[in-house]
Amino acid sequence: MHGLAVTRDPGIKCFTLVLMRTQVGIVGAGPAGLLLARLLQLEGIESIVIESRTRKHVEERVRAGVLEPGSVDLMVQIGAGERITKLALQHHGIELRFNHRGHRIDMQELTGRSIFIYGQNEVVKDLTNLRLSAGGQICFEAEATALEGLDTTAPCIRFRTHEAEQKIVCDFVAGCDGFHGISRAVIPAAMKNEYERIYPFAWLGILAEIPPPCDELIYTHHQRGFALVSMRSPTISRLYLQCTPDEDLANWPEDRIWEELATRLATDDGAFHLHPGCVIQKGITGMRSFVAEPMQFGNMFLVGDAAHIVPPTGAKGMNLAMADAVVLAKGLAEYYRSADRTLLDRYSEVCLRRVWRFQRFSWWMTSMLHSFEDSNVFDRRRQLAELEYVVSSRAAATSLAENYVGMP
Ligand code: RFL
Ligand code: PHB
Repeated sequence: MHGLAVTRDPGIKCFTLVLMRTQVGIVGAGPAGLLLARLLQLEGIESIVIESRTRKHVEERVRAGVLEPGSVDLMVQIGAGERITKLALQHHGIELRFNHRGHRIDMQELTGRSIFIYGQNEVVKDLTNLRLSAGGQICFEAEATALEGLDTTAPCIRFRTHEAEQKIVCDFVAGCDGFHGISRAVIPAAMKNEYERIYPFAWLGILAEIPPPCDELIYTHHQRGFALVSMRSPTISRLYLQCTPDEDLANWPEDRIWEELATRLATDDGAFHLHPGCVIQKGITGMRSFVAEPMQFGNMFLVGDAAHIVPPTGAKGMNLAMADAVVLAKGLAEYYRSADRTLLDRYSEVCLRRVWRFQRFSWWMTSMLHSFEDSNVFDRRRQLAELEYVVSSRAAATSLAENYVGMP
């Protein structure tokens, strides 16, 4: 970072513009922004990360839980592997449960790979600590308010902190500001295409202080709606229930949540038991599939949820965000090494191939496992036939497994 100029008159509540200069200005300190910053740092490229929320907020926000093996390998390669290699839970399979019976998909046997359970907030903590300890900068409570000159060689990010209106002039802007950020919105409508599907349901998720009631994740199809059992550690479970998109959390006292989970997850043999415990957090997540194309406008690149959203059923969102960051970092590194823009200009095309592959997978998992209000008896029988096929055909199970564990 160069040329930090702060002028502030302590007597008056008026602050002048602070101007900063860096190579890559990164908006958003989620997994995409933080990983990109680290990858750039390893290439000797300067960046500044600005994040609208507090450090505590981003480090405590409960979101993703499943990491592909490739994402874990990446964390290790960039020097952020110390905690993840100790604390992540390695799972060789998942269970699909329907008609009150469980069926295991053995991912390790089918693909030679397995997945890891590690909270997104832990990934964010690891990347934040790494960046700050390496002397990198993250401006928390700094909200980007405008992105200017994106089609020039000196784009700039205007942002606001408690103290000042500030501006970062850079060579490139990375819009890592999630689905509701400003980056995608500043691209003129004529310069982008957006593809979207909104699902007629949401997930009610709880984080509970109970040991996981099973060794592996359980994805359950039930006529009353989908349910998912996941976990964060040997003492913390994460559970989800399909609910209506406009559901009011107030209608879901804890007793009702536990009862509904027990009903949907019950097995014929009576072997599955769920013991209610203290609920630490609960929330409702809407479900959508969304892609914006291209993921580039001039010298701004959209990374992660800023460009695409998948319903969480396939556990892909954070993994896709990390994959985008890797592609962008490679393109920027090549540009700074040799002034060659070839990789950079192919960023969108390269990312979108993976994005659409996992859009399809996430849509498919979602359609197979949820119950749809407008479905008729034919639709329901077809859905069960699909589940039966996946658990009885090695080819079908392998297709699920290879998508679930992800691409290297
Ligand atoms: P993020 O994490 O939303 O980070 C964007 C950051 O940008 C900040 N921001 C701004 N900062 C400055 N100025 C502005 N104007 C700004 N506007 C926004 C925000 O505060 C935020 O910190 O996006 P990123 O980095 O692209 O990461 C994407 C992931 O967060 C997301 O895809 C996953 O959480 C999706 N997801 C899952 N992904 C997986 O890979 N595996 C899973 O198991 C999984 N489970 C899930 C999920 C998402 C869920 N919810 C809550 C949507 C389960 C759930 C329930
Ligand atoms: C989670 O643990 O939060 C989780 C697990 C699997 C999913 C989505 C979320 O598909």
